[in-house]
Amino acid sequence: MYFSKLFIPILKNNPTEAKIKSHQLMLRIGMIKQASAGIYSWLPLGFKVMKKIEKIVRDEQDKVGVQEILMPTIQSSEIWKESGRYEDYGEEMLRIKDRQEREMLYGPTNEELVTDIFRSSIKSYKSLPQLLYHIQWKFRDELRPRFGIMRCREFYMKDAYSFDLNDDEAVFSYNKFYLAYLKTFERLGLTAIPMAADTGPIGGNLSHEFIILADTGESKIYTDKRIFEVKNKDITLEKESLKKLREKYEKYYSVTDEKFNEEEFNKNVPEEYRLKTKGIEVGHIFYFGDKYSRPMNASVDYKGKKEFVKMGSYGIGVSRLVGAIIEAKYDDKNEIMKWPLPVSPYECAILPLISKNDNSNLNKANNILKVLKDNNIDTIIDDTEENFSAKMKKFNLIGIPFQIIIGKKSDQNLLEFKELGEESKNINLDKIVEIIKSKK
Ligand code: P5A
Repeated sequence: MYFSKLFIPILKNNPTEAKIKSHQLMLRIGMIKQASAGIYSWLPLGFKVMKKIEKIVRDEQDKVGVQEILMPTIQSSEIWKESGRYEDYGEEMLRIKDRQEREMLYGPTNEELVTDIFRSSIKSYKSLPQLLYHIQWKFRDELRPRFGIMRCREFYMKDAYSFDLNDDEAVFSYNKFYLAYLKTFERLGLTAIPMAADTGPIGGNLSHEFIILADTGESKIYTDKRIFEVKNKDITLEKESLKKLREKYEKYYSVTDEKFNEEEFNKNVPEEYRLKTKGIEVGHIFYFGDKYSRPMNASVDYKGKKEFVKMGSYGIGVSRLVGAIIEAKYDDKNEIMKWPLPVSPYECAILPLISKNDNSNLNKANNILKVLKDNNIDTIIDDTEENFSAKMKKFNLIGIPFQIIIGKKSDQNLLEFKELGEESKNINLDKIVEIIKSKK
């Protein structure tokens, strides 16, 4: 891919309206463009990162056996009236009337719609559990949208829903998502900690937020530092194994603001391990039993008896994650953003020195591109006639983790190769491929 042909509108300076690093960088390197307050267009660079995140999120849902569907963004108010949330949801819900004066809304979440889908087809307990997810835009008319795509009005969410016969089975489903979430965030290069949380307008009495530490985060958290050492290796999808996983985490006090109790914190956490800090909520899971199934009459037949199904819901802020990754990975000291390889807009940039009447370096770059492509390395060539320092500055700003520099003296056998933030070295192309692949 040639830089000159791409739509990457880089700004000369940091935009003054942006208060936090992720918002600044996303505007500066042309990942997003504000359309109106709290509503953004995703430009190629930003969209590419979001799609890479989405793929990992999807993959980990599929691995624990969740089935993908796609529900619409526009919903009818009828089902929300059935559940009783139409009034409760308040001003955050964007309400619309169609030409027949029917009350519609832009979905802020999908508990009602998925319950309606479930109840229309599933009648027997033998079809349980049912685990369904979709990845779809949501709209919440937030009072104070801020920090760019971190707290916006229109955002992209992965939301999943579970249906089970009883509490025990429902908690088993809950724990599957708990594991899937840990694995998802790990693959994104993040350490996200599950913290006991409040349930707000979704409801229920069991809930965890998955939080990554960041000074710019909006969630206050109170935790035991030892929780960062918990490992989730060797956990299987068996009920007992998943239960043990939660116990491993829940051994350590770890809560969000609403659940905080100073006395308990001091009693449970030795002083040297106490941590009061801020974080970004990247995921949130809920168990709410029959909160929706009872009023909406979603039940199954269990040996001649009618049982309201027990439900949970599970969200990941896919679009928020783009900003959250920047907040977590930006190196303030060296002022460098180095994208984690799995979600980097490009994995490698080839920077050939090009002059008007000499195409030889561009030809070399094309040959290298072919090899990297054959090895599935997502690569961009800077085919502009800018000088080296301008090219490097640009790709350092974008945060592409690997760069190959082709200058006057470069030959095909020994190339100048640089990992962002480190010294460059001269090595051959095979070695470069090997290094990048080993870090994937
Ligand atoms: C769980 C899935 C729910 O909506 N219903 C379906 C439940 N949970 S939640 O916590 O309200 O949202 C899930 C995740 O979505 C992200 N998020 C946002 N991202 C950007 N801007 C917003 N205004 C916003 N609101 C929520 C968060 O990552 C949250 O964890």
